[in-house]
Amino acid sequence: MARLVVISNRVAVPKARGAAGAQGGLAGALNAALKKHNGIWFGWSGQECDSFTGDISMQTSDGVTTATVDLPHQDVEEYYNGYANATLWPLFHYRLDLTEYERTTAKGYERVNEQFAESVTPLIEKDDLVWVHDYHLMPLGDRLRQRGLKNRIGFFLHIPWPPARLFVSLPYHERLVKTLLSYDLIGFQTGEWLDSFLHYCRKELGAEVDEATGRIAYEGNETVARAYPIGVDFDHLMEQLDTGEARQAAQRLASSTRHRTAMIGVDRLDYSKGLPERIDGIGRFFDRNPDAVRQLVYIQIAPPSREDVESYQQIRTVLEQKTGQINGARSEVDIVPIRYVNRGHSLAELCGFYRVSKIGLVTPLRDGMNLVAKEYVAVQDPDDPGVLVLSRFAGAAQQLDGAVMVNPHSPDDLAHAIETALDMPLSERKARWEDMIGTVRDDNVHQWTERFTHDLERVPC
Ligand code: ADQ
Repeated sequence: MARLVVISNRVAVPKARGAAGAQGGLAGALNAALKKHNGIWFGWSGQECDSFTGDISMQTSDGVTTATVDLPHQDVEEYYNGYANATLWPLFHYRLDLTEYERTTAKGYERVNEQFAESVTPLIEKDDLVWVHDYHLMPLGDRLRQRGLKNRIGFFLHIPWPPARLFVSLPYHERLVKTLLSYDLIGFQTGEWLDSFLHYCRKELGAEVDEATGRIAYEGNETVARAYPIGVDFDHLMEQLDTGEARQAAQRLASSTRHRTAMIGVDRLDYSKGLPERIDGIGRFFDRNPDAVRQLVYIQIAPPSREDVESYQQIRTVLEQKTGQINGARSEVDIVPIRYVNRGHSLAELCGFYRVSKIGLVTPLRDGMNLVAKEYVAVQDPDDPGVLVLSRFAGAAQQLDGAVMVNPHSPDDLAHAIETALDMPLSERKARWEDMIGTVRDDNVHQWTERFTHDLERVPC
């Protein structure tokens, strides 16, 4: 079996999840794959240094070797906060209004990809499989090829691929896609993002594209692009659900909500997650059902993220204002309709919260997949499952047919979905949940890593 080298912006060794929980399930799965393939995980340490030295810090624990480099402050500003999170992230989530187009940050992005390639090349052996992750590192494969690497190199994009009409607003968009075509295999979360990519390649680059196989031929080079929907670590979630910590969290929430139905949202504080729009929908629900403050309580768990990027500071303020307005108008001495918790929780605690919440609200404006939707479904009580209310714009909506689908931009649609969920009879809740649980259990994150690495070992190159 070929050795596996995973390369991503950050390296995540699995541990108890706090604010950095966003990579939890993925970290676990990649670590399992790395262990099996006796592999290495390379990326940024998260630490800043004075100037880039390329010094690699190696650590081996539990069969997995991590190799990390520090980055200078300027690189973090330009590559990470700048081009990755203020240009590519908003653009790929269809937010042209938030997308910044700066030459300096674009240069920083190129520079860090170059530095990553320079640092990781000596660690890669002849027959290694190389798997690069996400929008931070799109040009990396090309930079590795420039250094003579003939290995099989795959790339997986965790976020959406935008329609060509939006993507062409990026200066040098062709250059970025051409670098992607240096990979042997490119993975997307869903067929929709895959189609957008193939459409771009055909229309803008004039590449020869075979829709049936995902094969793209361009300037004498061949690449395969396919959809690999990511899943949760189902067995790990079941273990977490069975802990004292999860039971305690469930009990704590249940006893504090008592005669009211708990409805939960768990999201990084990110504008793509549709949080202000969600609070507007909840406000509309209470406008339409003023007595429901005695029937329903909404718990929003949202730890801050990317606080160095301005649009992320704004979303926090907006959310606090909107929550405050509804609570100000609707609270009674013993009742607050929205509980807003601005911090992370362990996975075990989240499992406990999901389990006692009879409605799960997952309403991103755009999302590559969304693992919270799958986590919520995974830990429901089969005899009394809750209802998932899911945005039609999340990648997960293409798999989770049993959810109540909503348009997250419409407060009335959201309010109506909450009413539907609250009134749903047990038989329908069970039928909908049974429709989803097989996919969530079987199309899990281990199966995802297996499928990708299996295909990477076999694609023609
Ligand atoms: P994210 O945008 O981070 O991931 P998501 O898929 O929802 O979004 O994953 C979030 C993870 O973080 C979940 O496992 C969740 O449990 C955890 N999390 C969220 N809020 C938390 C909190 N308050 N405390 C602790 N943990 C919390 C990107 C893409 C997604 C894609 C994933 C994986 O944007 O579309 O599904 O990668 O590919």
